[in-house]
Amino acid sequence: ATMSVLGAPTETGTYRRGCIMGPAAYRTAGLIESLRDLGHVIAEDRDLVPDTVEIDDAAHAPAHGVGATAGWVRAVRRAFAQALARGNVPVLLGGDHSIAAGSLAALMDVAPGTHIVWLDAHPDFNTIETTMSGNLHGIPVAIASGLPGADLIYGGPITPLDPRQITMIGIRSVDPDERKLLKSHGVTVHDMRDVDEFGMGELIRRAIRRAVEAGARLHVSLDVDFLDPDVAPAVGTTVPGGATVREAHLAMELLHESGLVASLDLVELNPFLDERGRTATLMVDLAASLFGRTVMDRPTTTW
Ligand code: DIR
Ligand code: MN
Ligand code: MN
Ligand code: MN
Repeated sequence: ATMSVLGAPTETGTYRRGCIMGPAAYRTAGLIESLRDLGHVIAEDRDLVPDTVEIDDAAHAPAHGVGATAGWVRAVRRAFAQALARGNVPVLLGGDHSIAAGSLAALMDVAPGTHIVWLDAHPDFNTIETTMSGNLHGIPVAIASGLPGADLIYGGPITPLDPRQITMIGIRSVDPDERKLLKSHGVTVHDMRDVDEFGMGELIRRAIRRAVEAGARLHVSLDVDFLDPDVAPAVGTTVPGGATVREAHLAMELLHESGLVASLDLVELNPFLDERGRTATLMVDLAASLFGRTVMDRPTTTW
């Protein structure tokens, strides 16, 4: 495919510094070379610059960094939408997960039927009103769905994501109000209990079958904390009991075999917390699996 690699070195959606180094770490770990080795064409590879947005942050406490985050979200939305409109596969390099508010809105701008595979320890389904931490990396899915905070962050109306387009896998940390919102909006949430009981392969196959039935393409949003902290320590919000290396690769390989993956977010990498680049390298290897790397050739799959 022809790809647009878009760096969004932001950390305004967190309290912990370091995600700003994410895009540089992915490139250092060989992301671009890995994608080229698979035969992909990198049409652009650049870091974005945030818009300047004036918002009175204090009015939205405990939420913090609202104006700065909105500036990033709007810049990401525009660049991501432009890449999609050109027929490229956007690969967004975070930065914290707040920027997914930009990629999700861009998808609804250009390819509104797209289904979302959200791989994360957290559902990121808080609103600007329910957030207890104030960290805006906890809100992107909700605001892309038009929940409170959407107008503020986007600075105008959006085509909201229908939460029924979303499948979340790997979830193991949910806030009380977030849990209610997920239920009332009909989001498909597979927690780690589901992964243990049914297996990663089966859950991914279900998500793919849903997309096939809907005639939809897939966007994958991969948060580092989807992975177990033992194998991926470089994230500010580690939660024990995450996906193994093999589960994550299985997910990526199956998603690739679906032929439906049209875009990707790689988010929440905090290289300041990494051990000799091992988390960055694992994330790059997972991206490679998502875009076609296999150990052996496999027979064509049917869903
Ligand atoms: C929590 C944690 N639900 C929050 N979310 C995290 O801050 O809203 N997301 N860590 O990655
Ligand atoms: Mn997240
Ligand atoms: Mn997370
Ligand atoms: Mn997060």
